[in-house]
Amino acid sequence: MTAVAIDANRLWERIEALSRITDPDRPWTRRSFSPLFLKGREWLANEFRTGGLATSIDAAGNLVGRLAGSDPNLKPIVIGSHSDTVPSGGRYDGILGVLAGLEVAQSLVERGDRLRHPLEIYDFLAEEPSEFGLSCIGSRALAGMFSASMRDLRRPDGMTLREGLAYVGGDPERLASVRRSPDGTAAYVEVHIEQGRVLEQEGTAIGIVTDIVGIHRERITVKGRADHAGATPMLLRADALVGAAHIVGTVYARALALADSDKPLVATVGKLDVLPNAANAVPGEVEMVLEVRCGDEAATRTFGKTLIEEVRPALEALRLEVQAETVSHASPTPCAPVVRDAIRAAASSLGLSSRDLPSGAGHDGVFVALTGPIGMIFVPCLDGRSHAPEESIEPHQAADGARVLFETVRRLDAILG
Ligand code: HGY
Ligand code: MN
Ligand code: MN
Repeated sequence: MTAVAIDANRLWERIEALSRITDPDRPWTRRSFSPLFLKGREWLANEFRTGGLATSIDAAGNLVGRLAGSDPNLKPIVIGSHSDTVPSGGRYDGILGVLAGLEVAQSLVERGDRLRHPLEIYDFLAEEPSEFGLSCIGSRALAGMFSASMRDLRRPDGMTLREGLAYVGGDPERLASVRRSPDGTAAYVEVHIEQGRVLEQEGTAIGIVTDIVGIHRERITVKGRADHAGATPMLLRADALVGAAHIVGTVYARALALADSDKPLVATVGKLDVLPNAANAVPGEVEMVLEVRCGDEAATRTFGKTLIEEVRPALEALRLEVQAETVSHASPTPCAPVVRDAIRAAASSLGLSSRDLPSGAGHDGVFVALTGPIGMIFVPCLDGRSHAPEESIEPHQAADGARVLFETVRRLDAILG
């Protein structure tokens, strides 16, 4: 094998350029299904083409760049991540993996180094929870886990996800065309920032992900009665936000009690919508999303149900009704030994320190794993900050991730059938 020759400057310039396609008032924001998202996609598609990739948008709204392999019988090796962001955060979360993939592909083209396997670079649609309430939309479709009824989800302005898919260039009536068989992917590799502090605190260059946490989301609705905030005596109120606050406190306390278990659970209420949301009105209704993450499948599913049972008497005493419905569920997902071993060998061949670690963040790999073996390469990020405007990495950390990706892909190309 010849030495790794990715262009670290080009990679960093691209990272800077794409990150700057942001809502100027809320850096670093590029929400899926927004005009800014399309602007980022247009830039990205152009870079894919410059890099020599055959580029298209599939029916599920994924941007895909392809390089042919030398053996037409082999399944593709897939590299991917996402170009959408959470609100006000995610400068590197997602784009690093897509642009490292592009850098690997372009470097292969420039060296005349053709893989045996086809190579596909994916910018998966809407990895982060979208305004439709659903995350990992593009990778879900790849795995056949995007159900027909999900097309009817609506975002607050009334647009349906069916319309959203068409808006980003997908075809909601042809989603089955992107579905892969359970062995349809030779291997999937994603480079991502760690979003935690382990690598930075240890001074380790590369994280080899052992498994990706399971994520369960429930929409909880508390119904009371909107009333005049001045004319309604305290004893006659049914204040939905008071009930919601009780739920949030209970979520925190229950998760805290599980913090020391061998499979720690984390639970968050990070999104609340209050109606009518006026200073002089008693809140009549609150809708919130409870998110539960754990390496244990059963624990993620049961947390919300037992929570509602626990809080119901207190809410009834407040004259409130409470309902919960599942928004999405992703199972805890192990990374495949074959990919983990290739990443470890790649890091070692480059003289980079590495260690195993689990991912507490969700990733498209959870769904891609239903189509073939997956693995993830983590690089450190400053102070572990992520999903916040402060998220930061150094150019050499991005380059380390891309170099390990390059070596990993070449190793997998050599050993996989
Ligand atoms: O929410 C997550 O864990 C990921 O960043 N999408
Ligand atoms: Mn994220
Ligand atoms: Mn991400």
